[in-house]
Amino acid sequence: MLFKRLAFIALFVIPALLVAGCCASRGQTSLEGEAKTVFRLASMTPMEHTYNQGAVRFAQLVRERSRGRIEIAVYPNGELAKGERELLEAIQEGSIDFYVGSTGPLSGFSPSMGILDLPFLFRDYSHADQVLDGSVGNRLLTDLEKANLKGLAFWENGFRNLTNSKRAVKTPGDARGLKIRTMENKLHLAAWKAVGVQPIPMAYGELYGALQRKEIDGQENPVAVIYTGKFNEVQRYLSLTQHVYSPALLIVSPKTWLNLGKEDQDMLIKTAREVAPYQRRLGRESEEKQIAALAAAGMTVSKDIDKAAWYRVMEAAMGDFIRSFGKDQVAAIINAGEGGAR
Ligand code: EAX
Repeated sequence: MLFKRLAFIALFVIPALLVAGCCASRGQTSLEGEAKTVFRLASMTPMEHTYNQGAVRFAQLVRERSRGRIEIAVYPNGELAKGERELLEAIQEGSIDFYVGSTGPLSGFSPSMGILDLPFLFRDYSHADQVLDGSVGNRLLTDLEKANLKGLAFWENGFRNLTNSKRAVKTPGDARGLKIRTMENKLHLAAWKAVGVQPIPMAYGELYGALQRKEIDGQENPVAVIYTGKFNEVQRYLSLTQHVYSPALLIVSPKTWLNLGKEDQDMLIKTAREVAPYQRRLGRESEEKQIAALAAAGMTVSKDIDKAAWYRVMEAAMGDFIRSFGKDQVAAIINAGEGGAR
């Protein structure tokens, strides 16, 4: 009798529990009948922005390469959190699987990443590509793992530019006294303080509303963010300062990562890196058109910016940061690629 009961449990109850367990986490089946896992990828920017265009391409390739086993659902526009710091915390916990966003908030998690935020560090896009796709980028990704975040590939946010609602800004002096939202990043705060503005760190999801209610005068972001975020509706002046090159990262939660087999992990890294040039190109190729569209929509665009003057002012506040990153590390970035020192 006892044997019969045990046999019943072994034959029917245990498999039923296993199946239930399997389907609670996986839910659906792929085209080929295998269990399908749906991951959530989140960003702060609208669907039209390059992050999500890159994410859609990434999801499509991953679906094909996993033969439908791995589905990635894209949640744009801060649907899952009010800012990038909050998204990264969710990634650490494992409640969101993938993040595409700026490296700006990452120095709060992994201090070495902050080196990329130094003003006027990168000469141009090809300089950024060489550094991020080379040994410096790899070292920063290894450090990031210690912060419980797994970076798959450097994508791109872009060169950041100042916008405001008060006046045309060409020189650092023109910006004095303005209330400017910055990312939640100590280095950015120090650089803007040196300019003489009132820097206000704020989550990206709160930015448009704060500008609309005129609680702050301005903000700074790459053209693609300004354009897709429709900041022209709440900002009159765009200054092409290009003061900081802002990389982006595609990051996966370690919890998600450790549940994947080696083959899927390799495929995800390879695919993330393959999409990088496509995602970067989208922003680079649309920049001029979007500046023209912003001007047509009523923004006054200041193009003739004396970057050396901005560099001098911001650089004066960078001493402690440069020492903490290591002067040699900063020099290695400056000297990377053709052209050598700035
Ligand atoms: O990642 O917070 C920011 O200003 C970022 O540049 C933006 O969300 C895109």
